[in-house]
Amino acid sequence: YIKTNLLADRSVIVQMFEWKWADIATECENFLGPMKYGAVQTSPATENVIVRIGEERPWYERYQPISYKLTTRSGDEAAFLDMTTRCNKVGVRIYVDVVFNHMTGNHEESVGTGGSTANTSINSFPGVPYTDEHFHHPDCDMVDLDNATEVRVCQLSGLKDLNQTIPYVRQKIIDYLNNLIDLGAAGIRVDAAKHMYPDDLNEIYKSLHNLNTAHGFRKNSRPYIYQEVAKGGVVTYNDYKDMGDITEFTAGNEVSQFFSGLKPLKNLSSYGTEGLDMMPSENAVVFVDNHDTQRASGILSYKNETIYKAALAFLLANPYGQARITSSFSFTSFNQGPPANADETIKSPVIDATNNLCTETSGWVCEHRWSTVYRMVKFRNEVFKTQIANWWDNDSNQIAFSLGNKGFIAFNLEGSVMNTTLQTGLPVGTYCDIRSGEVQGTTCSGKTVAVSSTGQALITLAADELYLAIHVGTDS
Ligand code: LM2
Ligand code: CA
Repeated sequence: YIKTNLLADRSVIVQMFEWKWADIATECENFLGPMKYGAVQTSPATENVIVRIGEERPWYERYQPISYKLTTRSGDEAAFLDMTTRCNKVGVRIYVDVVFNHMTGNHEESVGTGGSTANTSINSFPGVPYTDEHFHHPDCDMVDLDNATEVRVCQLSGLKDLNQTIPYVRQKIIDYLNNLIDLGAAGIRVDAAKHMYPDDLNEIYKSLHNLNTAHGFRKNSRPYIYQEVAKGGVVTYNDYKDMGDITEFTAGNEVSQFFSGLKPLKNLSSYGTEGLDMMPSENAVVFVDNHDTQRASGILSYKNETIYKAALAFLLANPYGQARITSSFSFTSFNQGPPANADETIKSPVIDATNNLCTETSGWVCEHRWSTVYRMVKFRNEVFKTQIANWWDNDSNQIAFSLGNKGFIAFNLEGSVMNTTLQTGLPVGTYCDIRSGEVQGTTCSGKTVAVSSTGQALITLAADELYLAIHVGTDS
């Protein structure tokens, strides 16, 4: 199968959780394209059932499709096409979160964001249409992860479980995915892949169209497929790895633990290996947090800003896996949906012209606009396809490594000053640390690192400076 179809000078996917298509289009042009982000992972594009909990429209209603019509609070089909057109024009791919393991859960009254209705008590979804015969029977709750059949045919969180072995169901799914591809999407994030049979998925993937050449894709380009396969139980990534990439949840778990101080940083030398139960790099999509894990415990997110930034720096500097970052809205409870107006339409982010960040009052966090984040994206693009060299640690909470002869990064979570001469692997020069600043014209707005003709440099980090990163292109 085909791996990512990002442009050659790009390497990072950003999940623009709950963003509207029109806002993503604008962000592609104003920021993501110029900053060389590789792709956007959108929220699900298919019509979902409207869920109301009091005044709240929980974010998770989008994981309950009611039809394959492309009308959601993010926009309609025309807005989707406008987004793919404008993002593709500036080299940013659109990967769509696709939900076809299930339809909705049980609802007394089911009305969708595009006006479709359903009668969930008899599994009737006229918007597709699906009827009772298209679902798995008998109804059962997916509980036992050690029972592979149960994982595939029972209901995940009470969601009506589609039977993808039925050709009619498969064809409906294929048509829906091909519609996205024809509209200019370049890939899919397969929701709940673990809960579908690999053979059924394979049949579906084989029937997907090539990417639309009218959007600038080369003839015969294939969609990039990455599959959500959570850890736990007898069903593992192994069953799925030959058909597409896989989310590697252990990356975010481990990185979060290390940067929370639960394990000494020196042990990060085994990050990305079987020692930490991580799949081969070529299969893995890695992230510190996603929309699910940032609502769970133990995972770092924007809520832990300083250590989260250091954790992201590690994830993005380390060559392991296909990197993805998450751009969030701020939330205080699990259910809370995206920032919305009184009429329940989703609010657009507001950019503060003085610092280029999203305003706090807009409700959007916009991690992708944080300087430490976009600079590390640039770092990853720059060092792409190099390997780790010159690993160093102080046997405790200071580590450093270089990426070929293109980049170097050092972390200090010791809680005290770091002051050590290390081999950076870089050509001689004075480099600009991209945590504390960036090159502006001919000067560095942050601290500088002097690399000698033998590649050595004195690396100094204060107790509260968690890392330092330099790469070719920041030298003078
Ligand atoms: C995923 N990946 O495989 C998504 O990343 C995850 O966000 C989805 O769950 C899940 N699979 C199913 O697509 C979310 C959310 C659940 C929520 C479902 C459906 O984490 O809590 O379930 O979406 O909206 C909700 C309620 C649950 C209820 C269910 C059905 O929380 O209590 O179960 O709806 O009404 C009776
Ligand atoms: Ca299933």
